[in-house]
Amino acid sequence: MQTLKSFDPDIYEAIKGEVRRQTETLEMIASENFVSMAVLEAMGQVMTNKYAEGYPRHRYYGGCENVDIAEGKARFRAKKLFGARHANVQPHSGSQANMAAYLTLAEVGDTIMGMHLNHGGHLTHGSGVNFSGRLFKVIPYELNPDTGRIDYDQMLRLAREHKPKFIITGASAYPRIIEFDRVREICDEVGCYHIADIAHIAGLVSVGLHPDPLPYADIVTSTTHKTLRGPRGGLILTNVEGGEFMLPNMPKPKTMPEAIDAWVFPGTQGGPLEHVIAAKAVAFREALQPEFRDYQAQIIANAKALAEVLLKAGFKLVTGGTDNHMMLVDLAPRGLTGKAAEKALESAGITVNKNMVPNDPQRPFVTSGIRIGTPALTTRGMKEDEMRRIGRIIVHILEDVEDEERQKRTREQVRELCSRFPLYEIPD
Ligand code: DSN
Repeated sequence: MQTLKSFDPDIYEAIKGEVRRQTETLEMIASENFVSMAVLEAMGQVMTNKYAEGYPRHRYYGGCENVDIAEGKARFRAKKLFGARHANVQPHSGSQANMAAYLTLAEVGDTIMGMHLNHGGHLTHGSGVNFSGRLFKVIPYELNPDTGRIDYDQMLRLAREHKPKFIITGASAYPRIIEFDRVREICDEVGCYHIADIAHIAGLVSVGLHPDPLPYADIVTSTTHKTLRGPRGGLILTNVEGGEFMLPNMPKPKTMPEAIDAWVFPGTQGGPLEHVIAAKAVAFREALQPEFRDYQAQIIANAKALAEVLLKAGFKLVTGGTDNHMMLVDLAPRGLTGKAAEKALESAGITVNKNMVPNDPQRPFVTSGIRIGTPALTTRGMKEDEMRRIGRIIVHILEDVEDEERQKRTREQVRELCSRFPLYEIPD
């Protein structure tokens, strides 16, 4: 990065600081991960210069022969990885993927159902401050207050009563298996579509360590940068080949794959980010290697090992444990807020995020919980022993969030632990 260093030292130093932060602290935000050097190289290259509106071999610009190769490979590999008949790799993000999926299946003003944000859903699943809540009439479904698990009976009752156009499943903070088959039954009973947003669990799904949504959902959306460990971006998949979808200003009906593509471009996006698409192709190739299954299995084993330490120390976990890559710690019984816990852990070199727990009395900026995930540390090569040690460190810090000396001493231990699991080289 010598050119950047001499031209723009401020940005160079910020990037260097971020490399140092990622390398020397314990990254436990459940939605984050560390990409490989191959993915980083594919992202930082000249395809960022190229306009390529349209799709491979059907572009509105000349000179697309190389980006066509990258996008073609990305589509082919995404389909192979998930066993899907159609893949669109152009969404710039998970939110964009959801927007295109929603507009494929519903009209503005229609009723839709998604998991309540405060119960672990995502902003785009119907929050009032998001396009989803502003363009559609949203009926949120919730978690069962006794079990902390999705209340499928309530989902069915609400769906019968409100007749939504679709139900979206998937979550940002849900530590258990999502029963896509059960949601399909509900959708079939009331005659609506099912969108599965697998952003958090895409890596687990891709290797069969979480039930596959494709047989049960009309459209599957995802991000590519969480458990899937690719560049920041979105993805849409479907196995539905037929259908008749009318699009504005288009005289003839389209099939499901055609409608999805048309709602991504030109419906909601312009030029695709071909450098990111090239990096998605590389990440999908990595995910198709046999080792990727071992990685995903280790993510889950690590989450279980960490959860066990927290439970033994008397912490309350929403649902009492985890089946996937993350856990939600309810700190209310300890008289702690998520905000205070996040801050204390950050001072000790452990990055997590405050998170609402079911029926949380606190505001979203304070919360009663924290969300902890294992994908990023598993990428570094950490296993159950390290998770148990980190669990003990978390307990120690949360026992007294005011003790700054304790946090400072722990930060040194964290730095030493990180140095045994090298990540990126820190630039000069
Ligand atoms: N905001 C992301 C998360 O942290 O789960 C989801 O997009």
